[in-house]
Amino acid sequence: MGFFDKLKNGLTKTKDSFGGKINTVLSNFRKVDEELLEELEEVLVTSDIGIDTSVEIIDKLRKKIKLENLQDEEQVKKALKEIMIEILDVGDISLNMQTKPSVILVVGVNGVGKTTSIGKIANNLKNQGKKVLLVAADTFRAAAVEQLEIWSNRAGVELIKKPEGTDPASVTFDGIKYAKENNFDVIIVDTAGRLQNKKYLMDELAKINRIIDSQMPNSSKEVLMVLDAETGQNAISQVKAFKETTDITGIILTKLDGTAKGGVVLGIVNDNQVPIKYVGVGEQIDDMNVFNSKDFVESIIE
Ligand SMILES: Nc1nc2c(ncn2[C@@H]2O[C@H](COP(=O)(O)OP(=O)(O)O)[C@@H](O)[C@H]2O)c(=O)[nH]1
Ligand SMILES: [Mg+2]
Repeated sequence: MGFFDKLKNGLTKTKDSFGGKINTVLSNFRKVDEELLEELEEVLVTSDIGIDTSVEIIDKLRKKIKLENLQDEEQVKKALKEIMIEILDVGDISLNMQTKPSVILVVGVNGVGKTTSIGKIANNLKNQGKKVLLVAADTFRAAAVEQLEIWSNRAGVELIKKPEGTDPASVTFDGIKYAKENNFDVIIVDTAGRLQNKKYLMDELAKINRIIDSQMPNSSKEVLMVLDAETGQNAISQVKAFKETTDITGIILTKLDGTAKGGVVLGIVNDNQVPIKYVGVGEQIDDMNVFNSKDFVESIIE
């Protein structure tokens, strides 16, 4: 199965609930009026999109209907899709990797899929001919390091690790040094995500960031925040928490396989104006791809 089919399959539940309701409203359609807009707005608000974004989408739709003098169901549906695509396109989704080495710091709460996504991205970059180094800066549990090691073997890339409990910033320091000495193209840093101990976690991330900025001051740097689509609206508050300490340059959205909450994608992007760069649709190494707003919208509204 190709990636688009996997994405489409994964989003079947979202399409059935959200897209299905949109289609029902549109099929009961008599004329384009305020009542129709209100019904559409209700569908958006009761999905996982979030109130502000829902209201914004309907305002844009109202303007577009007037401006383009839209008259029928298909035209309104097409306009709605165009607005959603426009909302999702907030910036460059390609990874900034101009320098050698460049660095990708991966952050997010426990269990969202950081380590898995790193394995998939490492594999992807390696297949593009890049020399990739993984840095195991989630040193809180030995199992976390072992898990990243398994992924490094799967992807066929090198790993820098230290004993459990080592300062994550010091592992990062070692990784950067090794990457510079050995001509790596990109370093990907895995981190811990214990939001229960928020102050500690944020201090730890700030320290890792300081090491990166001091050791690689002129290098390309991405900070990718990983979010689990299944957490719905909660994902939006996770971004807010991490944004306090870290400039997030992109989002990796995981577990789009089988979720009914796919609509959250719109809220996440619109609230934060940060682009989604990758999406995950499964646990296998090739279950990740770059985000494509048009494919996404076509998958949730038929
Ligand atoms: N179905 C599905 N599971 C995923 C996806 N990404 C990660 N997982 C699973 O989510 C769980 C937590 O992943 P992990 O990478 O350990 O999360 P971390 O704590 O953020 O590093 C694991 O069981 C992964 O296999 C995805 O896109 N789809
Ligand atoms: Mg992990």
